[in-house]
Amino acid sequence: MNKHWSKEGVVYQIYPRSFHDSNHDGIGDIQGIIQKIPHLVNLGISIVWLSPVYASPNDDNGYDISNYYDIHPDFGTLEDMRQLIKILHLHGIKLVMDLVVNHTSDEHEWFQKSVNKVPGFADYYHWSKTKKNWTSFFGGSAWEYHPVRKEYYLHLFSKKQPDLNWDNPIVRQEVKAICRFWLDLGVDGFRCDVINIIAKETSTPQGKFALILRGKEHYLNHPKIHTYLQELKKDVFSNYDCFTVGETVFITPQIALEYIKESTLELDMVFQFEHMGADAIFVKWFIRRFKPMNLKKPLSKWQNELQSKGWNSLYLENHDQPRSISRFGSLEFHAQSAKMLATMLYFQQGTPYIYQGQEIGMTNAHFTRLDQFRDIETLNMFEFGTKVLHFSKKRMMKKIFYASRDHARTPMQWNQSEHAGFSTTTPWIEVNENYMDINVSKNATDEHSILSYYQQIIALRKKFPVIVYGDYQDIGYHHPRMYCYSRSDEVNQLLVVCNFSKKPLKLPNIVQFEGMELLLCNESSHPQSRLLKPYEARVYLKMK
Ligand code: TEU
Ligand code: CA
Repeated sequence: MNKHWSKEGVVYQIYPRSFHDSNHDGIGDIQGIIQKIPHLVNLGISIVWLSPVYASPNDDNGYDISNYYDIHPDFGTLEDMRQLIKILHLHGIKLVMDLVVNHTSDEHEWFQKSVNKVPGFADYYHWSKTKKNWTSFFGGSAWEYHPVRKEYYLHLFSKKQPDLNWDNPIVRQEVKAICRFWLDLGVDGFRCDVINIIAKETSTPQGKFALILRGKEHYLNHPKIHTYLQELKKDVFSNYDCFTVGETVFITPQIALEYIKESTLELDMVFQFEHMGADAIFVKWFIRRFKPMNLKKPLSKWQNELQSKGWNSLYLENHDQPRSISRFGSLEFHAQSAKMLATMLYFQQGTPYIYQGQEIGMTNAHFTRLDQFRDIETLNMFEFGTKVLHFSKKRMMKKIFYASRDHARTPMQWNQSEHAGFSTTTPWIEVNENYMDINVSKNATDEHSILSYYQQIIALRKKFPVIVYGDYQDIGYHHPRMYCYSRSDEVNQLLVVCNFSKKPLKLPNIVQFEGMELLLCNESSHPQSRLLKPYEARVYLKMK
């Protein structure tokens, strides 16, 4: 595998609305991030991925952009962005921005001009004289009638997020110009929103029958996409020392490799979703009881199938996913399970991604009513579920309590002061009621805290290249509640073993750590003991 800083670094994702509010309006902002850079430095991360801060009417919290060259006043100004980049760079931290170019906001001037068929703009979006039966990611039809143009436009997300027409070379030039603008300003790469659905065949009349995402055969990994991404790479990315991570929905390792194989690297890595199905069937709204095997299977599949061909991104959380402790860990064994999950994931091969608050073990929100939720996907799904699918309100609320994206979007818990130190005023979304127990200050003064444990993992990763580049091998794969694997390079052999349950675990004989040194453990166990406590995780190392 070629070496690169994006493989060696650890990424920290910031959801700016919920990170830190510097000017007391209840909304996180860029100056707020700047004030908290010491926290990032202390943690040891090397790359920040910033969710969208561009101008936006906020139908989907910034994932609906109305001007790619400006910052939303809630977040600050371009000058604040320059300052953020500069200070991060002074600390050796790179900055990756979110690139949302599958769609724009309907309030973007391109869309306004396209609606009015202003010469040159008529084909910026997908228009159709007839309504097709495709359904959107947020529920309901994906084609919306526009009374001015008297045609239907495609929106795979909300009605206020019309899809750009990538077949149009001028649209592709616009995207390149946007990328160059930010790269020239100093950013170090992009997280490319839903990048594997940008190419579409819209002349096809209807989608094949499916309850969810009808029509997806006309846009998921459409063959045209490789031409578009190769063009972007050649004309823009290859001229900068930057990296790209593509958010790719419904993707398998084999298809992912078409994007990330080392010979072409249309994208440097992708976010896959298969392990997010560990507690759901096909889409997150069809919840199933979590079983460790259903997390291990996809994770280990991606490790094995990308091995020496492509690079993984390692994540359990982001701004779209409920908190990992609430899904895959245990509130009862809060700290142990948080540390076990981090051990299980971040010693695999790939670039680690930490979502804000994960490093202190933040959990799902306490919300009990629909009006506490803010997310458009959540609210639309409630409508769709109750009105179109005729599910009961109770049934839909149960789904929302489990799977809403708002669980990840409650304000960052900094300390025990009012509003958790996020803001001095009522935040745009309620603070999780457990902030007195779970916050950065409390973690910072405890050498056994989740935060300290994350610091240790990051420090170890910097010290031992085997953690970054070593080969991966499963051990005792079929064990239902143990996750064990080894990593090895020419110099070192690493062994990771996790008890994925509330019950003690007696290690099977296949797990051997004689002659190895215990590097890290989330319990005070004897290094030679063969009994793992609930959610215990250990990492051993041996020189070859
Ligand atoms: O998410 C894409 C996506 O697939 C989501 O709709 C995902 O399926 C869902 O959130 C899971 O609950 C990206 C962004 O990460 C998300 O925040 C945006 O809403 C979406 O694209 C549209 O830009
Ligand atoms: Ca603010």
